[in-house]
Amino acid sequence: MSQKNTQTVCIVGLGYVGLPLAIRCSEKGYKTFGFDNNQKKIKSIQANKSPIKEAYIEKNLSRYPISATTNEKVIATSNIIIICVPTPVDKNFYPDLSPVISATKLVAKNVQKGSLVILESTVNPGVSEEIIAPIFQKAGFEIGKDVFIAHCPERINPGDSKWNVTNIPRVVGAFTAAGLEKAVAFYKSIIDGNIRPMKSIREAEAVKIVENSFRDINIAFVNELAKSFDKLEIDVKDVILGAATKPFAFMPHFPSCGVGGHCIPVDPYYLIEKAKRSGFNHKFLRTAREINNSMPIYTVELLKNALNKIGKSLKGTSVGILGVAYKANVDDVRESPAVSIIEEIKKSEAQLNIFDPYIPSQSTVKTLEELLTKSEVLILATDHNEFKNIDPKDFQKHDIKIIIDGKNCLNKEVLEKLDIIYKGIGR
Ligand code: SAJ
Repeated sequence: MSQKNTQTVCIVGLGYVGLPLAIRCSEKGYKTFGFDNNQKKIKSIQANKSPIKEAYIEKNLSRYPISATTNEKVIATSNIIIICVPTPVDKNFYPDLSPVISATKLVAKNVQKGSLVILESTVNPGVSEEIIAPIFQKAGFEIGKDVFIAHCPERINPGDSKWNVTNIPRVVGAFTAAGLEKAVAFYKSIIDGNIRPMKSIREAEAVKIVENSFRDINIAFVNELAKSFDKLEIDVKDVILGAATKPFAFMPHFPSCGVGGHCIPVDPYYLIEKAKRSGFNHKFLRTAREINNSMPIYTVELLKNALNKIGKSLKGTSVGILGVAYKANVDDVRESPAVSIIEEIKKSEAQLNIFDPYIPSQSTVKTLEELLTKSEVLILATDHNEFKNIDPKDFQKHDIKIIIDGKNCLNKEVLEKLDIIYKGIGR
């Protein structure tokens, strides 16, 4: 057990970011409250049952207890309050800061003078100055004197067995030197990794947006290559793996049926919209978003073209969808390309069978066997391990005619030898 940290921490928002953070604070000796307005989630945590399928949480929730509650008064008994609520976009891809605003108002209503308030939610540069600070000032706090405000963007990578809340390096920015010092000291007390102080809170906000926009544009690059190389009959995955043999200045990304999740397809819009309000148009970021958003439809087009080649159409065909989650081995469907693929197929009067072992609620069949039995053609939309390990002969046994491999994770050559029409994304 680490040295006793005498301060009390309250995490506001117990999702995939807040819950591991709360557990880590408890592990490091802080008295830790976890506040969430979702009663069901709180009851599950109180019963030591993780509401999220996540290795670190499931392993440590009962080992390092936290006081989970829907009672906002616990904020008043805490010295360090960390806001970890979602920052989604609406259906027009416009940033939705309402969860951050309501959480900040709740904290400003209850927080005691002298406390440190940290925002971990991903926001665009300017949010702390233009939205967070005025809420505390309106509540009568002088920032840097009565309350200290900092930003430390979350970097949780769901499903990652190596990097988690205990060891991912962090960056921290604050309004004042005192606030920065307090926040850096706190993160150094819980994380076995580098904590980098930033020049200001604005640079700290920009870091996360830049990290995830970097990933989005690189995925868009290989998605565009996939469409181009498909016409040149070049296997884009082989090319990327070839380029990746260069030991410097190349970072492999891989094309797929789309970019999902609560980070990559969302965060660039926060910068695009903020910059637009400041008079700059992020053409490149927008184009990357357009390319990535086009991939689900492109994937369905691949299936339509393959069916046409054998004189069939989507109408009346029994289509099996393997996977609904936005990425492998997680149970999260936020912004999942599979959802867009399913919506698109529904327009064509095909018979739809859906199976995701992590998301039974959105599956139309209970087992993989049932899906293969009921389907004539397949789209693999999520590269869960269970799907990657399917014996190719199983597809043949169930007379699957076409497989569209939305994550390029199946063996093209083996499937084609079994007379199955295989189409990947750029291969
Ligand atoms: N994807 C591709 N091609 C790729 C990589 C990903 O199509 O080469 C797709 C995935 O299938 C998924 C989406 O993009 O649909 C996002 O995948 P992701 O691996 O980026 O997973 P996320 O959304 O969980 O991203 C998190 C992010 N972490 C934080 O925001 C704190 C991101 O910064 C990490 O880079 C990423 O994990 C990671 O590296 O795994």
